[in-house]
Amino acid sequence: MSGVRPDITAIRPYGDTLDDGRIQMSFTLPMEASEQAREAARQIALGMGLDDVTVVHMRDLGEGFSFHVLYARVTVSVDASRIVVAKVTTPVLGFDEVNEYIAARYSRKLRVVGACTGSDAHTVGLDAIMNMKGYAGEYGLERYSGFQTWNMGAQVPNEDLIARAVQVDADAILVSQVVTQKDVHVRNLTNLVELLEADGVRDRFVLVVGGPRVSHELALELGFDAGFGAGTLPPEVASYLAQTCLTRATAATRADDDGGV
Ligand code: B12
Repeated sequence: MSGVRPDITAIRPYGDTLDDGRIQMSFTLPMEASEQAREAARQIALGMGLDDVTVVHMRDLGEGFSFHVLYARVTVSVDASRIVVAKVTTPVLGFDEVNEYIAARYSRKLRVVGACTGSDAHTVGLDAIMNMKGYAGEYGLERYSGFQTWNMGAQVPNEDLIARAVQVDADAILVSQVVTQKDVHVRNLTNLVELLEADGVRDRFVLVVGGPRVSHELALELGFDAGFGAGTLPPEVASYLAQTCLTRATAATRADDDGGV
């Protein structure tokens, strides 16, 4: 591959040689492992428009289920040069820079309340961002001198999260959603925004959601200010909050000067 520049206006996956379109995929069928199940898996892949389909691995998953790994060839390509992706654009600062940024512009710490909401009990992601120890060698928000944090933990009802944010006069609310089965995260996140709006407090907070299946685009769609996905590092969130809370505060002061709320 070295020295070969792929044409990003017609990009496609590759396995052995550039542009060969080779992919690997896997899925589960609600049928016990059998030659019939193997053929069903192959036909599903053909139905997806794939070529050269081979089921290279089939494993029984217990009563009535089988797991399949397939190799196949993709025939389509996309023009990646025309793709525009919504993403957080605030510059990422280092740990000290964030603290200096906040100290230079605010007379207090920024207050951040976080929770895994609804039925979600996956706290590891939120802890990675908020807890002292942090994640991947980067300290979490708790360790920054510029933030005061409340990590409410798992399975927090949206109503309780809002009540705490109002009580401590938070600058930002952080929500973690890891379980996405049957779009439960979409319903839960939508409910949070609706409750904030019904209480007339949506604009008081910078509202952030994170999780492995969360994108900035989805977050904006659901009425959040930002979304952070898999592999997010604490300084990315700290930098975003420092810079965005300031914009929010400046706008609010201006509204006050104009006789607004
Ligand atoms: C550990 C784990 C558990 C633990 C959770 C323990 C705990 N205290 O967190 C336990 C055993 C309790 C558990 C239970 C369940 N789990 Co589970 N679990 C996992 C597992 C193996 C790892 C998750 C993890 O910790 N990742 C590491 C962290 C660091 O990554 P992360 O969450 O992506 O977080 C990063 C980013 O997403 C982002 N981020 C996350 N949150 C936030 C928030 C903010 C504000 C920001 C800015 C960023 C941010 O930053 C983080 C750092 O980069 C995953 C599979 C996997 N390998 O991912 C399944 C997984 C998440 N679990 C799953 C399921 C289905 C369940 C159960 C429903 C299983 C069951 N039938 O009982 C239950 C549900 C319990 C519940 N009520 O929520 C599914 C979810 C499928 C889906 N998409 O809906 C997964 C994907 C497994 C699978 N392949 O099926 N689970």
